[in-house]
This record gives sequence, C-alpha cells and structure tokens, in this order.
Amino acid sequence: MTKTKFYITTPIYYVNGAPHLGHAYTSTASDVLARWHRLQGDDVFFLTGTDEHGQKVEAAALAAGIAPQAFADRVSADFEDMAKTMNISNDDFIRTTSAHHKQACQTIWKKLEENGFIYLGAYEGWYAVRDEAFYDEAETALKPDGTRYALSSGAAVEWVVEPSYFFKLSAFQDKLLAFYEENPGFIAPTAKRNEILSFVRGGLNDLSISRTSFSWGVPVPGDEKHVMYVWLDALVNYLTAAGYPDDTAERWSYWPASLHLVGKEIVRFHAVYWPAFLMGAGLALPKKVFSHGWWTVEGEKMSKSLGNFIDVRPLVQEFGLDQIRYFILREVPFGNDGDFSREALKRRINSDLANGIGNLAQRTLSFIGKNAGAAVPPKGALQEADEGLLATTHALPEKIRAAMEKLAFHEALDEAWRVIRAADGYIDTQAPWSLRKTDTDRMNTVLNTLCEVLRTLGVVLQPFMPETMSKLLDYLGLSKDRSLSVLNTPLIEGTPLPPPAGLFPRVVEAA
Ligand code: ME8
Repeated sequence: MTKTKFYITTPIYYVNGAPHLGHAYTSTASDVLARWHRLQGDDVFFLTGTDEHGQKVEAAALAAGIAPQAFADRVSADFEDMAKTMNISNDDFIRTTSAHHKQACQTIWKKLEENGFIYLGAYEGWYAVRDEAFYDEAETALKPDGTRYALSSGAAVEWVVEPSYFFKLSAFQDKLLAFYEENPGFIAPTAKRNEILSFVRGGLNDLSISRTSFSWGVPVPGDEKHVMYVWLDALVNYLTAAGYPDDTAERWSYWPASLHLVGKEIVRFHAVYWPAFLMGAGLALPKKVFSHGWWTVEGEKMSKSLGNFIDVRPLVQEFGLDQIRYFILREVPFGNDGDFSREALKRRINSDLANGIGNLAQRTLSFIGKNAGAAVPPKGALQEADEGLLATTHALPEKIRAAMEKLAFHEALDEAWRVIRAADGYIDTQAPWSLRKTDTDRMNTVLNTLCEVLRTLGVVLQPFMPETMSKLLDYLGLSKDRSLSVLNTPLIEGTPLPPPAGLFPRVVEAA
C-alpha cells in the first residue's frame, strides 16, 4: 500500500533579527503535526528555513556592518539552532540564498512571463519595509506626527517610485474566488477565510514583483537591474525544496503541499498571491493554508522598541523542553491570540504535567516496582471500572486524530487529560495499596489497566512531548516500534520494567 504523502511547511523566517517565541511557536506546531502524521504511518516531508533576501535584511546587514550574505549565514544558523533546541524534526532546512533556489525563482519567473502574466511598468505607491509589503493608501493612515503607517501591522510606510515588473494579479480574481468556493477548507480558520474572500471580492490590483532601488535579491532573468520582490522569491521556497523545476526529482512527489502553517499577518501572501502565481505557472495548488494567532508577552506586544522579544532557548534551559512545547500548544486554542507569562507557564507545568501525567506515571510505575515484581502485571477478569477506563482510553487515539485534523492542538491535549483524570479517579477508588494485602490478582489487573492507560497516553502524546514520552514508554518496557499501530496489540505481561524516574519536576517558586 502506498503511504499518504503529507508535505507541511512553516513560513521561512526573515534573517533580519534573532529567532523568538513567535517563530518557535509556528515551528513547534508544525513539528507536532509532522510527528503525528509520521505516527499515523504517513510519508511526511516537513520543511522549514530562512528568508534571506530583500530590503529589510539588506538594511539589517548594513546596520550590523556586515555583508548581507555573511549576515544571513549567521542569523540563519541561529534559526537552525533554535529548531534544534525545540527538537523540530524538519526533513530539510531551506535557505533562499542557495543556488538551487535562485534557479527555481528564475524558472518560475520565465514561466509566468511566457504565459503572459508579467509586464514592465512603474510602481508608485506605499511600501512598508518591515512587512515587505505594498499598500494602497486606504490601507494606511497618518500618525499625529505626520508619518504614515500600515493599518494592519502598524509598520511605517514610505513612498516608492521606481520601474517595476508587474504580475497580472487582477486576471486571477474570478479564478481565485472559484477556487475558494470549490475548496472551502483551503483557508482556515473560517474568520480568516472570510477576511480573504472579502479582500479578493473587493478587486485585485496587479502586483509589483521587482525592485530596483537595492540589489539584495534574485536578479530578474534578462533584466538584472531588477531583483525579484522578496515575497515572490520567498513563496517559491516551497517549490524549491520539493525539487522544482526538476519534476523528476523524488521530492517532487510531495507537491502540492498539504499544509502551509503561517501566522495571521501573512495569510494574504499565502492564500491570494501564492495560488495566483501557481495558477499562472500552471502548477498544482497547495491543499490548505492555516492561520494561527499571535503571542503577546506578559500582556505586551513583542517589539523592538520594548525590547521584549522572548528567546525560547533560555526558557527551555530553565523549565525543560517538553514543558515549553506543551505550554505553547495547550495554553491557547490554535488560531487565537494568546499571552505568554511565566506565571501561566509555571501553573501549567505544575498542574498538568507534574501533578497530572507525571504523578499518574510515577504513582503507577513506582508501585509496580515496589509491589508487583517490577514487570507488566498479569491481567485477570475485568470489572466494570476497568472496562470503563479502558473504553475511555481506547477511544483516545481517534479523538486526537479528529482534533489534529482540524489543528485543534488544545482539544487533543484536553482529551488526553480527560483520560488522565479518569485514571487518577480509578486509582483512588481501586486503591491498589489495599488490594496488595487482600487480593493480589485484582491488584495486578488494576495495575495492568493503568499500564495500558499510560502506554496509550505515551504513544499518542509523543508528537507533543517526544523526549519525555519516549522515557515513559521506556519505563513501560515498550519495544522500539512506537507508532499508533502498536496500540492494537496487547501489552506483554511479565515484561520487566526499569526503575522509573519522575517525568516532570514541579517548578518551585523562588522564596
Ligand atoms: O513573515 N506570535 O517572516 P518572519 C506568533 N519571511 N507567531 C509569530 C509572532 C508572534 N508574536 N511573530 C512572528 C515572514 N510569528 C516571511 C515569511 S514565508 C514564504 C515568508 C511567526 O520572520 C508567525 O508564524 O516575519 C509568522 O507568520 C512568522 O513568525 C513571521 O516570520
């Protein structure tokens, strides 16, 4: 049987500044999905990388007094380091300054030109370097000090007049609307879809796709005074990594992408410009663009002026990797905005991880170590309480699958925690510590049931907390096959169990 292909991407991050919580968030969410699909047995290609061209990066390099390429090399390596720290399981890391990517950009440019969708003109209008975006005047406003800014992002805009190539975006309005209609799941969540639909219904202007006032970009083929607009360059990364323009490349079988996961501020680029470019080049369109919300930090927007960008790496050092991964996916319904605070983080670590799954595992496994021969206990006749808990447990993988399908990470975790609470209640009522003195067969059945609960939790939570769940599965004596399908085979009674250690230490408040 051929495996289902699943090609998932993060945005490629600008190398003008250091990686922060927002980048770690998108990458972690994508990672959880990639790992979930692998667990399901899908053939996954997971891509992340860095967006290295454009005016913003050139300006940052200049300010640092370093040549743009050397600057990009340094910051890109820092993004790779962040991915490593967060245990991101990407299959490739693309850099837009690579030779292959340049070739991919120039090929698609020529294709669009050949197909009659590119013409030379002159751009005169507003541009925000911070957003690398062109804005209509109606999308901007004046500040009291007379400077103009983009309403959607707050970024300063400047008046730009320069020769420019244009992409005939206006020719794609009806095609895009028909595509959205036929593929209602293409843009999610629904509120975002509605916003994009109304933007496209309002009419599309042709899009400036080259710049001449700086040179840090991919040269336009045949007219090297121009560099390509950084968003055209950037979006093409998703094709480059799949082998484009070599349609015989093995990677090409992953195209079209299954999912572009992006922050809410860049949906227009992914859900309007990108499908239009692909239609213009005669290429297949991605299946879905999902927009997630933004984090504030301790109630404030992260910004240069406040200097409150959070680097997740020191947090990982302080609180533990899986603790951070869990927190960011549990705290906020995916798609909504949320606030990151140390208090909320500590609360979740203590209540959900240390007192929740950590305590359940420790209670069960240390009890087995001391009182049940440090091996998977044998199961006797099941009673109603066992059957009830096992039914809840065995329903969990499907519930998680359904939640993951709609990227409802918080719901997936909530379902798992329902099982944890049910198991806690079960231990209290079954009281294995009393059974130890009165009925060891029954005690073993209770412990076997708890091992099955822990095994199920350990397997399905691997995508969220890979390191810790791998430890838990080690403590349960599971062999190396830890995909969802192992849950179809019974636990092997008598498997010796190693001495367990605590999974999640409590965070102790400084006095
Ligand atoms: O936009 N909360 O790169 P970028 C949550 N290069 N997520 C956040 C965030 C926050 N406060 N801040 C940033 C670009 N993000 C382009 C993309 S793709 C072809 C080109 C995340 O470095 C979120 O995923 O500005 C957002 O979309 C991304 O970082 C923007 O990263």
